[in-house]
Amino acid sequence: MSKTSAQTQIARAPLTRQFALEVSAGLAKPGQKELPSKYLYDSVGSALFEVICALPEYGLTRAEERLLQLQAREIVDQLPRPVLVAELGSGTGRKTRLLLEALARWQSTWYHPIEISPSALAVLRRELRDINSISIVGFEREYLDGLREVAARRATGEHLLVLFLGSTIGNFDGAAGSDFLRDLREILQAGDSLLLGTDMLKPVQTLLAAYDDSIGVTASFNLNLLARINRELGADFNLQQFAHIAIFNEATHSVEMHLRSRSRQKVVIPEASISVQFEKDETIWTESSHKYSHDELVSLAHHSGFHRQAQWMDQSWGFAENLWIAE
Ligand code: AVJ
Repeated sequence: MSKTSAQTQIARAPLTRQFALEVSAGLAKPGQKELPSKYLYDSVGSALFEVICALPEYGLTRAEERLLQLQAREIVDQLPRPVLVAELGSGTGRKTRLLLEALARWQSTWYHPIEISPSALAVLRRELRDINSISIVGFEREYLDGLREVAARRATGEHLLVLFLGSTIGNFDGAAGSDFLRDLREILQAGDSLLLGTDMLKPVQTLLAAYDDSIGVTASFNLNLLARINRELGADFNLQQFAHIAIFNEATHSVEMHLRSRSRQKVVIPEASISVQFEKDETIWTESSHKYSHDELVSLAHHSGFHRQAQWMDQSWGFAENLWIAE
């Protein structure tokens, strides 16, 4: 099979209906209202996240890029090969490029980004199209659904490498992160590998600055979620009446983003068939970003059925790239 040209193909699914269902479920919750953080990344949100990555306060992405710049070859050399690559949440491809180029020295490779944002997939395909001997087939799917499809494509003797970079795992709150890794492991075979990026615990003031930057890009990123609900579900959120806040939850070791209602108000969301009452100062919880300790990573790997093969650490920010092998 020729793998010289970058092939692309998108499997589409009806996602707006799903969006409406999840929005209404989250906002109808008694107690803390919430919205799923995955919906922050429409084309506007993805572009704003790119800007966040360039902010002096937000060192996470630069730390991971530095790590991969220094270590991509060593990481690839430790992989069981031949290997088929799946990536959960594709980002812009800058980090992925470093790994795929290192891999291309050894073999021609199928690369399968799995991503619910069609605009992010399009950017990625454009970005990586020029790498020799890499063939791209993207899946517009939820992570595990997409991964099952990729796993079904593997040839006998081929190992799967799953990339889960950028500490996106930290967006699963509480037990959901370890449940997710266990479900992911179930799709893999023994000997398959997971490259997991994790942002490490660091001083609270560093963390809060990273999620509440001085020029308000993160605030716009967060508020865009309401703007998106206005655009796609016909809602009437008045963005002036909500404020971005970031807090560090000491109990869960997570930075939380919320949107705080500046007044008592009612919002109508026609496409989700609901109207929502907000009290003054009531918040919508929009994202958790968990920060890891070394011990926690050890037990997380163990409990989800992986062996910790290697770890590369960026000390200046506090970010780890973890290579785990399925047991
Ligand atoms: C893309 C999930 C890694 O949690 O740090 C950045 C998203 N949110 N600023 C993170 C984000 C606010 C980011 N991840």
